[in-house]
Amino acid sequence: MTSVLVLNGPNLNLLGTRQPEVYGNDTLADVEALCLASGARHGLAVRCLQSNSEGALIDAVHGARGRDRGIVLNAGAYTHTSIALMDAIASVELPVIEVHLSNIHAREPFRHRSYIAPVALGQICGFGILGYALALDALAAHLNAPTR
Ligand code: CA2
Repeated sequence: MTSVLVLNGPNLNLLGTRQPEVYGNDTLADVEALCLASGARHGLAVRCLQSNSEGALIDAVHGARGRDRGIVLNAGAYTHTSIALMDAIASVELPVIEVHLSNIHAREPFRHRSYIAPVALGQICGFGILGYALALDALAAHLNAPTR
């Protein structure tokens, strides 16, 4: 079965424990269950990983090469800072769909910049955990009929 990686970055392990007005009440376990179910509908085996460490996220992107056909990535705050993660994504040449629970463009100016966006197939933000399901829909569609 085709495998894809859902990769979550720093502090997303705390989802559902605070700031529900920004990030909702769902936990990371809820996100991962949604991703497994969404992937299954498309015949995709979904691997879920989360790390608070930039290096571990880079290792996970490298590890996806030759194993997964694409990545759904919420890089958390590393989105706005990590050239290293951007370089890792560019180097593996896999389709990456960037996801954010919140609408980063409607928040503080420092969240408007994404180092992931230029190397991603596309970005989905502002729809809470539904964004992960939308990203898997988009990734499945892309894998069936690549547009670029
Ligand atoms: O909206 C998103 O998904 C973000 O990637 C979340 C990051 C933030 O730094 C980005 O700008 C946008 C923060 C993740 C922290 O998540 C928590 C959620 C609830 C409780 C504690 C942390």
